[in-house]
Amino acid sequence: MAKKKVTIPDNEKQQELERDKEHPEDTLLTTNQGLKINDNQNSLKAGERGPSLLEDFILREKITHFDHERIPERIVHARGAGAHGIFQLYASQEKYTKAKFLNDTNTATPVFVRFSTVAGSRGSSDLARDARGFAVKFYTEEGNYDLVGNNIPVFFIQDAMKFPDLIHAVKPEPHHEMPQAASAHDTFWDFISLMPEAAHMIMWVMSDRAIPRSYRMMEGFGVNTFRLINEKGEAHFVKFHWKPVLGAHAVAWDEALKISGKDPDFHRRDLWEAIENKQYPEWELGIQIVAAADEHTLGIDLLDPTKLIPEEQVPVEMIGKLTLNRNPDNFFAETEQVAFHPGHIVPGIDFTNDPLLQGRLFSYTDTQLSRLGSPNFHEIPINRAISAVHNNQRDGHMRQTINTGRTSYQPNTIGGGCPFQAKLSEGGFTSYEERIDAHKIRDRSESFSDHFSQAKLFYNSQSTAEKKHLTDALRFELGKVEITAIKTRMLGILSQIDRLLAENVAAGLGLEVPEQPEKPINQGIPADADPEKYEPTPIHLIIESSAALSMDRKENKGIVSRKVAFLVADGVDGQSLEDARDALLDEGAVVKVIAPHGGFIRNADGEDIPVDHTLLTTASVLFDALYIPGGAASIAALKQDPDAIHFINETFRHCKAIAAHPDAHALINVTYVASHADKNKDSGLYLDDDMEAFIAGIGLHRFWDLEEERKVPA
Ligand code: HDE
Repeated sequence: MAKKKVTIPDNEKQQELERDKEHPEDTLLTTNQGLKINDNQNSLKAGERGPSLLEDFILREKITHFDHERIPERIVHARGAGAHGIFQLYASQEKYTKAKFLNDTNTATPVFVRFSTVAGSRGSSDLARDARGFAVKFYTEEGNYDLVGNNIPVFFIQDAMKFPDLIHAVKPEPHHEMPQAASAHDTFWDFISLMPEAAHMIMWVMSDRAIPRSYRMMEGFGVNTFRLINEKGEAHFVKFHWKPVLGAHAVAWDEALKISGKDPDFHRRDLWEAIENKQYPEWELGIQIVAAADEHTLGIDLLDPTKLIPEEQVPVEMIGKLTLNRNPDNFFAETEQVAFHPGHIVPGIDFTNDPLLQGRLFSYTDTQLSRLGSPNFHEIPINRAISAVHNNQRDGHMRQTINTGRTSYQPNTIGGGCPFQAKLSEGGFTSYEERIDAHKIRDRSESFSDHFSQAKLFYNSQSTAEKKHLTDALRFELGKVEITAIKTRMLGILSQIDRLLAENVAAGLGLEVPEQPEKPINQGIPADADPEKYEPTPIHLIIESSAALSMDRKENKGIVSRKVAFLVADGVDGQSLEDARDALLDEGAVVKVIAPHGGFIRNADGEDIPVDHTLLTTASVLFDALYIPGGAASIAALKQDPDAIHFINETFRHCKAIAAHPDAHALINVTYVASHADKNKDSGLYLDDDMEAFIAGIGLHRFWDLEEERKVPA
């Protein structure tokens, strides 16, 4: 029998993974012992209608394996999607770090990336309002380096001690396990309203950042401050950034809610399809460097993970590009079994004393031990380093490696002393020699007490439309809270950030902002602590606003991979459809033909055009823009179709670009678009078929500033 020809991809990790792949093409079915199976339909029975026999080892093997297919999901970040790719460095960073993958511009480093939501279970919707995980595993020649970040640059809490509390508060409530993948409930806001250190993160998770348009259109951040160490042993502080080449964009909350029903796999599918279409997602890696001597000059404590370094204070230097160019072959083997750990570092990168990071360094391996079931999870193909692994760690469940030789201890003579420790000159790792001279205490630095300045900076930096979204998000979330005292306490916190924000949220809730919030506002303090010591310090803005914190930048990053819906029915003008499609495809957009029925649409010239989706199987919220080709019969049919009219109104409501052939005006006239049709092109409506302007409009993503006037019932 011909063996299937396997093309081995030209990247070291891909070649390494290939060894473990199973290819079923042109093969015969076997048991796990390699026995060929003749009947996979019937169990072994005592007679045609008799009982099944215990002897049936084929049935037993099949069912036993099935019974044990599930592993525990991640305690956080359970829902995710992953992809393979490469990282290419632009220029050597040797002045900061000796990490080889950040020195050598000639080698592309293989990577595996997993994006995730935080709170929901494995089967929850991609569009939950939540932070997103952005975890990157670099398979470097010096071992695996994991940059385990989020799409938000700060975090809720300052100390790992509070992580289980935070997660218990946000997860579904323990008595009835509701709500799924949502922070809009009492326990979350109860906790947050008692922890003012969460104020800055709350601004981010209530902003559009928490409902990205796509994984491909979100920024990533290492959050914790790390250290880069150069060959001379000198340290610089570093904050890591990922900047998406397509720009950072969000959907509207109304869309997010609808997408969760229409396609809960929206982000996963988007990532998958972009890679299958070879429209490879890309990010630039950026670093913010702070010299050790400048540690205390920025007005923030670099060890406090609720703070970011404004780009106006320390610019982000772009040092390389990440490209995701290959989908996994098997979700479970790769995306589910991948195990990231902020403690997986290489020489040239080191930690700081950030108390959140320090706790993270313990947690990841620990949780992976129970999730993956054995200390040998580093041997799972997706987790294996491409550099050689030699040590005396042995045995354990599911051990794959066959370690040879008599010795599994060091020092030894019987094994010739092997494996040897690596000298520094041979790439041996050594921790950064930070001098520490301190009392052993449970406490928090007073430099961690500024909880509101950067929350205000973030709010100030949002556009008017983004501020409205943030306000509405808080109205939604707190509106779902049942206990009034929690809402009032939250209004107290918000009033510390911005009085008008608090008042606007309060108006939506039908409550008053408390004049003087309860003191001490911070209830997350030690039993014997002096509350005054824990009082948040007054707001001190180093800069008034920061452009990098807003996503509403009116920048046109092109329309590659943007999805445009073509609304058509029988009798469509084939020429207008083709012309518009060609113009959009030339710019890299994805065009889908949507019609009242499936199969084919017959155009005005009697030719058949394949239909991609029907009005039943898709929805406007799954697209970036809408085009309506001409053709009197098509327009007349769509005019009679309430789903088509809804599709147009909803696209309009969500401030997306809409273009139409002049024939389509009869249809536009029965929609809410009609009342705005005389607006100029800056309003995202191109009803004179101006494709060039339409393409530019799609590139702007959305016309959020028109949202209020477009809030039509759709
Ligand atoms: Fe995580 N986090 N985390 N986290 N985290 C996990 O590890 C933890 C934090 C992040 O796609 C867990 O393997 C603690 C910040 C991502 O597999 C667990 C604390 C940031 C992922 C864990 C934090 C992250 C995780 C659960 C506070 C942004 C998904 C499953 C002290 C920088 C990785 C697992 C993937 C996953 C612990 C806070 C990012 C429980 C204790 C801050 C992207 O070990």
